[in-house]
Amino acid sequence: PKPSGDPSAMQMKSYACQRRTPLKHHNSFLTEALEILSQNAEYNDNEGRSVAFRRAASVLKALPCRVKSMEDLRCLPCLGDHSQRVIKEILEDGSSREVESTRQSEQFQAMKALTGIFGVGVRTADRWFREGLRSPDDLIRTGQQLNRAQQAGVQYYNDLQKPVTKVEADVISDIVEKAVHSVLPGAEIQLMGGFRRGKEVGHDVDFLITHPEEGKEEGLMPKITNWLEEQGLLLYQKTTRNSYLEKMDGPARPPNNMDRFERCFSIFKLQTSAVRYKSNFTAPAEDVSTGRENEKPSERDSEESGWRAVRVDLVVSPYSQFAFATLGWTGSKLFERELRRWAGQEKNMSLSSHALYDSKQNLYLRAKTEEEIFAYLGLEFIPPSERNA
Ligand code: DGT
Ligand code: MG
Repeated sequence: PKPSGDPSAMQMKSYACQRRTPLKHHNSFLTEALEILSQNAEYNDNEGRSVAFRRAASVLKALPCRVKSMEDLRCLPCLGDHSQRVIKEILEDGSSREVESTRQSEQFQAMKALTGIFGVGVRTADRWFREGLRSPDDLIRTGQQLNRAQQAGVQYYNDLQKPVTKVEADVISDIVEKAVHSVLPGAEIQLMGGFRRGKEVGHDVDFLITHPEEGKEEGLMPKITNWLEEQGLLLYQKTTRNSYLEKMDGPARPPNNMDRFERCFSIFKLQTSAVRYKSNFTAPAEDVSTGRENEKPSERDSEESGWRAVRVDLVVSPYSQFAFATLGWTGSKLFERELRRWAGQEKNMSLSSHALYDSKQNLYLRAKTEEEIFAYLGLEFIPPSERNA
């Protein structure tokens, strides 16, 4: 028997949704490298390769201690030859040449800068890169045609690059709650995404909204955005019907009420005074500092203007789908992906943020809680704080 501190001693399950993955782990020196390669594969439109590196990184996040030698990896799943080569080099030399040259490459840096603009995906960024453009400034300089989202993305680029803190997310929660309750008393609001998993910073703030009386949530989103707009709290918003299911969930046929699922991509105008005020009451002094003090001043200094731009996603779900929506919007993205893969490959079921369909029984499985969904899937319940796959 191996000593318990040995990573190879534990039985590592191969799907991320079968494992507990905490936020803080022992192998960032390896996972960050693998995630650079994953990101790069994504920039090159190679999804399979991107997911393979991400799965490898995720396995290392679930280990109870730091990897010291290749021997530690002997019994681990999801580590392909390429990932192993990279890990070996880092263990032996302290860094991987492939990772470092990728990180430094003009293409990687430009793609990172361009896809970092709100409203810009890999396809668009790649086209711009091949036209010689490298940064948001290049887009402005050359007078590129931008849609409304991209215009906002460029306009608020500096603010949106800064991580959103938990205190900022809490201030926005208060605002969203006030907006929602003003237009629909009794509605329920839940903070989703990374913040629900316990992250201290995020790239945006995600909310899920519902009402216990099914049907009351219909037409809610425009009322919320109108209220916010009247208060001058929105810099940008676009509400869309949720098209996620058609795009990503394959054979699951939506139940009839599916088309009520709405999503609003927005940019909030957040008063920095409100954040300062809240942090005085809720966080110890060191948490108030966001590390921005040493940064180059951005073009539009939020300290001076008194506000900053923050990306906020709002989703409205009918009550009957709330458990599925909660599970689907908590993430991480890899955890979600693995849940769906598990459902399909191991259980002959189809999982989405709306429903769970059992292809053997030919029926939709109802659930009121996340726990019930894990149970249907034959999985041990993993709490949000351990879904950081
Ligand atoms: P962040 O914001 O970068 O700190 O990290 P997350 O985990 O909050 O990531 P985010 O905000 O992109 O997405 C939140 C979760 O919602 C994510 O973990 C998976 C899920 N999600 C994202 N986009 C979609 C979508 O279009 N449809 C559905 N159903 N879920 C989505
Ligand atoms: Mg998020």
